[in-house]
Amino acid sequence: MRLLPTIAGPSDLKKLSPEQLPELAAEIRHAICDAVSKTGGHLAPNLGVVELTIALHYVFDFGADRLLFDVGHQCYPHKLLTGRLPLLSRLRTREGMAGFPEPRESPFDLFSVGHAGTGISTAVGMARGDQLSGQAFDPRTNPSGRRVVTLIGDASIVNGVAMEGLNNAGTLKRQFLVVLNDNGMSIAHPQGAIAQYFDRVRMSHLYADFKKGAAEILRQIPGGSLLHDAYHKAGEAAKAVLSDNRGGGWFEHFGLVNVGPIDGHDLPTLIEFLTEARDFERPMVLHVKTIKGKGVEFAERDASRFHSPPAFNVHMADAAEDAPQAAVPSTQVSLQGCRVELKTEGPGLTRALQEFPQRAWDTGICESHAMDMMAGLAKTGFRPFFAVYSTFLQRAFDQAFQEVALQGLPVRLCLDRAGLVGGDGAVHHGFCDISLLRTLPEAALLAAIDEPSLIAALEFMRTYDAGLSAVRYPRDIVSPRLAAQSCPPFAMGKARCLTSRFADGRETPDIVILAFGTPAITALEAADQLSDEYKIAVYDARFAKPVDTVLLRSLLQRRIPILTIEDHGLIGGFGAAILEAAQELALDASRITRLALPDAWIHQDSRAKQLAEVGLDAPGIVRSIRAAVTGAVETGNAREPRPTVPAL
Ligand SMILES: Cc1ncc(C[n+]2csc(CCOP(=O)(O)OP(=O)(O)O)c2C)c(N)n1
Repeated sequence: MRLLPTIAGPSDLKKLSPEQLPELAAEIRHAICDAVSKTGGHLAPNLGVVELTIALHYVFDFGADRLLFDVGHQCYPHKLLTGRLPLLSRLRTREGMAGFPEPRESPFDLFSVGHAGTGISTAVGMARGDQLSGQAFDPRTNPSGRRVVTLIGDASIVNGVAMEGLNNAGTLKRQFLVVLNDNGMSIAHPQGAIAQYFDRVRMSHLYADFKKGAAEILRQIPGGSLLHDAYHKAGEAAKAVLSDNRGGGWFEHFGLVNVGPIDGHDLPTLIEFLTEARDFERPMVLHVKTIKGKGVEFAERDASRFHSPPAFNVHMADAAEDAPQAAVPSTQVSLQGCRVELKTEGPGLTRALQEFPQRAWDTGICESHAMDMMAGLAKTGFRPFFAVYSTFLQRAFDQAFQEVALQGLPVRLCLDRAGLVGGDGAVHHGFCDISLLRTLPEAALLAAIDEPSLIAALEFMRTYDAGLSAVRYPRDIVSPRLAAQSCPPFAMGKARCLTSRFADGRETPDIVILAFGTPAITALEAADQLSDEYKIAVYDARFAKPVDTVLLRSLLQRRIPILTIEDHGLIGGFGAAILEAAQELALDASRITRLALPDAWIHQDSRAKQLAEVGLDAPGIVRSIRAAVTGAVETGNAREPRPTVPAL
């Protein structure tokens, strides 16, 4: 590597000649591929925007100009061009580079983001704010003012929030650039009519035609600035060349000038067009066509698999294939993998879509729509299951409330990646699904702890017709710990005792652990470690709504200390439900201790480290058990709120 280590910031990039940029692009690709192969992370999305990001930083000055990422999973080249190469080797760890834009890391990152669809709206807000404060770029009155750019993918722009943003962006009376990174891909193939529209634009209006037409216009306007003069002087014919109206002029209807598509790997063209767009005083969409995974053969060939792979080995292929190959190691069975067997696979829907093409749908990045579609299906008498990451359920809460719960419709939610998610960090934790859904009357809220319990939970939900139901499970491997035990069916609001000697209630334990979800298995490990000191009963609580009030009453009446444990926020979670139930039963809740995610943001790291940080690993649970038995106040106890992540 020759050039990349010399780039401490965009000003160093600007010192390079245009001829040096392809070499820099190659070095960036190499660095990203090398790092992701060791740590896991978003590979193909970043490889696809290397030239585009170089060109953006080459043309704009994002020390003053605003650059807003949509999703933000494609920010690695941007981070490398803004002085963060030293953090790359520890990608997605606390001391290394976050996998998403992170203002704590650099002033070049404006928002911590990870959810799709937000870039255009936040950019509109900043564009308006800069206008109000007199800092906005204006070609006549403030030519050195701040420009605004947002980068969004072709699958994310379909999102309802992005549409709302576009609708409003068209009313701006100033420079505002939406760069559409069109690679024809979401994680898999994108869904819906707009995806088909982009396909048509790509096919019908290739870059070569576009450039020829644009050059023709330039020739007609001596000394002209391509975009500006074409738009203002050359009339409708020129506009038609610059903005593809053959596919329907989609963005034009929102009031944005539409330019492209241009080749997103051709640096001179990118620089040429971005330079023009930089000083264009109206909202514009620059449609840039890129190849997801560009430059790394295996990532290009299988961009879906290499969208966000775990660590993988790169080795030279045999001579026949003559290209580097990558193997993603097969790991242990995950809770996500179980769903494949259950035919209810969620965000990784491929197999369900193949096996049940008539009754499985991938709606794209449209959680609100998907929830309402489920409501409609339920209204026609079907029993829909909606698989969604816990963090993205948040987008559909209003629909869960009104169109599902209020109607008493039995929509079943499979909440994947519930709890701490590891390397994706704070933007993706499923920390509040129970807090949100617990507010909905008739909701039945379940958690699975292993594969048999997930199957049993789904079976319960299949027959639960009174309203919304949900099962949550983390991004984790399946514990074999209870494989030898039979898993009883779920019964409404009934916990399952995992420590058989206490199951009949005749022996009185020193403490009872009520664990919601997979922490129940960790609690068993902790109980093993303390078996010489305390008699510990461990329950898989199974339900956060309704909670097992029969069990709770019996424990509190016998004055047995209770420790609630959950991989979910302390506020409004399972432990909160237990406290509220105790109060409603008019029983003394002072012996209840809660261990949950603290009221603080947990940043990127391995899930194991995050669990240890909040005391949800076995040593942490051991400490909480000791504290709860002896009456000391411990982690996450609401009566002693802790402002930061506890140092246990
Ligand atoms: C609200 C929301 N739902 C789902 C996701 C999961 N997700 C992350 S990236 C991605 C695909 C984005 O596709 P696109 O915007 O076209 O970018 P590309 O990866 O193709 O560069 C999805 C679905 C998300 N980040 N946010």
